[in-house]
Amino acid sequence: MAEKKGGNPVVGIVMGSDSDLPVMEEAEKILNQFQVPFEVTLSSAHRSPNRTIRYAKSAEKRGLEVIIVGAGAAAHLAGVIASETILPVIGIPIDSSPLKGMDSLLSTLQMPGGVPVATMAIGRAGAKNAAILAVQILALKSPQLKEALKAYKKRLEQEVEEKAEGIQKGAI
Ligand code: RP5
Repeated sequence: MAEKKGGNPVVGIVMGSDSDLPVMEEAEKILNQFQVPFEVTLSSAHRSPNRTIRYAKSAEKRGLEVIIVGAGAAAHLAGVIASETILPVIGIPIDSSPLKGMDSLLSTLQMPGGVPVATMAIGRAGAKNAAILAVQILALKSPQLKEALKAYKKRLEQEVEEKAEGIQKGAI
């Protein structure tokens, strides 16, 4: 039902349309970087409700531990998936409609009490952060991922130091 990348998937990436792929690839890059096996598929809350429910219902049994969901417009996809699984669901609002993602931000974020969706920023930054949050969740029981996250944080800091130095020297 989904394309598998890097062994038995522990993270599922679901998006509402293939037009969401360029945004969701940011999540894939991070999971690849941390060597976290994942699967990718398309499903829509509105166009393929049965496929969406099947995916969500089978996710835990198939070994997934976190689900990352990106969708645009009236983005109910993350919420529908969250309603059918006990796994943590991370939602990414995608800026694909004329409302530039404000519509999907609200429909992803404003879940009724009892069914949480951890909602990220709109677009690419959100997709990247969704994958980092997924790695952080998995790291709770993986010393290896904890170390990798610490190294990642250090790299972020180093990059800022290097750029600041570049500006100081007039190289940037
Ligand atoms: C949503 O509608 C998708 O997640 C996508 O962001 C948006 C537009 O989909 P397409 O018309 O490009 O397939 O369901």
